[in-house]
Amino acid sequence: MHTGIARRASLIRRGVRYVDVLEQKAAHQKTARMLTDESTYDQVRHRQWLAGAARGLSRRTVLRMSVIGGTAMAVGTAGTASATGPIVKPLPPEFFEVYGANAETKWESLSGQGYLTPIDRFFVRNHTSTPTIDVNAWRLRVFGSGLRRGPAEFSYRDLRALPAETTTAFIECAGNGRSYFTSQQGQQVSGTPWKLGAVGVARWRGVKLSTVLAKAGLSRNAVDVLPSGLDADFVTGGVNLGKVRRPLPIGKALDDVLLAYEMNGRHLPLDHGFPVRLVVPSWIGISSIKWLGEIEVSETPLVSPWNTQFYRLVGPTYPAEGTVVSRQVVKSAFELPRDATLAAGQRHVLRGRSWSGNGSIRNVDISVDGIKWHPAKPTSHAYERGWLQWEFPWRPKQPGAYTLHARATDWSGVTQPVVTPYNTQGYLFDAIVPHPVTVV
Ligand SMILES: Nc1nc2c(c(=O)[nH]1)N[C@H]1C(S)=C(S)[C@@H](COP(=O)(O)O)O[C@H]1N2
Ligand SMILES: [Mo]
Repeated sequence: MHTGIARRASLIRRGVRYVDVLEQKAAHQKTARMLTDESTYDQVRHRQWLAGAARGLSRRTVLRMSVIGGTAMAVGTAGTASATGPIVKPLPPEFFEVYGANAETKWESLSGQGYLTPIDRFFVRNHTSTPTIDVNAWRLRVFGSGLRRGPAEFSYRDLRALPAETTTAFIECAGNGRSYFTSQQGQQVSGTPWKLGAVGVARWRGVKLSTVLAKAGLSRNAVDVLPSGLDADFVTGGVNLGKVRRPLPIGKALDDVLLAYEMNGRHLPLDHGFPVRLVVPSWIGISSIKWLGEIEVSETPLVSPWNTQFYRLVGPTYPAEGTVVSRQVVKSAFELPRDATLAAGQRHVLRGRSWSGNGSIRNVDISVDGIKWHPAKPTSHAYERGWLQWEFPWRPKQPGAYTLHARATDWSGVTQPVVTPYNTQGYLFDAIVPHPVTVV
């Protein structure tokens, strides 16, 4: 594994500046003195930053501001992540369950929140560590046989000057729900044992990938694009697999893919890919490459370990070479802790959200006994690339143990099954997840 020093050295070698711990500490103390209301502060800073970026701030100022952006919310929060840890933002236990460099959202922390997942509780999935990138030195390089001319380069300011688009979309790890292969189906799988919190919906603003590819001189013969990240090389089992990267067919690339520089109205947070990430709606999270550095465009098919070794369905019901994974499946979750306690004889409103990679959710059914199903009431718009919020009133008469079930159906007609066919790496768990509660 990487030591701090080795990681820093490798980042510096690649021209990615890892912010000095001392500078970060000083900024943090200054923030603590200046800060009265964290979110107002961050919004104000964000506006200043955007205005500043347009004018061309000094490298140092921009760096300091991105440091402030990353640590502002740490003030007054217990047990925050170290800025030199794999994840920069605070990971308070009310919001997150942490697994090394990855952290999933606790579903109960979305209770009372609006449609979007707030940045302070949006899950993080890092193959290595969040890098800090100098936005003024940053360039996106687009190159390859699928262009009519030589490589093209785009600065952050170039991208900002292109027509902007906004899209509301979930990003979800392909392994979300993986732990239920084991706890519900008794099967052993490899990978982070996510519950259902490796998903979040945000409002992304940026430039369409199709716009950037057109500017770069996309050829009619292009078949694949291969975006790669600027984070450290991914080393696993003693093998260096290089930059995190995964090919995308040109059809999807030209459809609804965004090069996002804003998330929920703020500049993209460090952990979510600052300064620019890909957002590939409805597809598995690995497609949405963070800290985007380059995009190869090719007239011949491209591969990487992320579509040959990982993110393939391998198991008894799949062909020997496995099936490549692209779209997400249908899922539902309650905004309740597992084993929540509810009072008998009282009216409760059970709330939750359902989503699908096939498009919007058509309907959601709830069962409190696993036998009879009742429709849940939708309480939000069913965005095609987002989720549906719903609620279900429930008055349990008798104390005891109950198991809640939510089952969604999307507009393509797919309904959550009772069992998900096994695959060795535990991807695409779509089965209904029974949710135990106690009525007292
Ligand atoms: N450069 C880079 N991009 C990346 C990753 C990464 O480790 N490095 N992780 C991927 C995976 S597996 C997922 S699920 C999503 C997670 O996005 P988030 O951390 O913003 O929630 O980012 C994807 N993009
Ligand atoms: Mo992922």
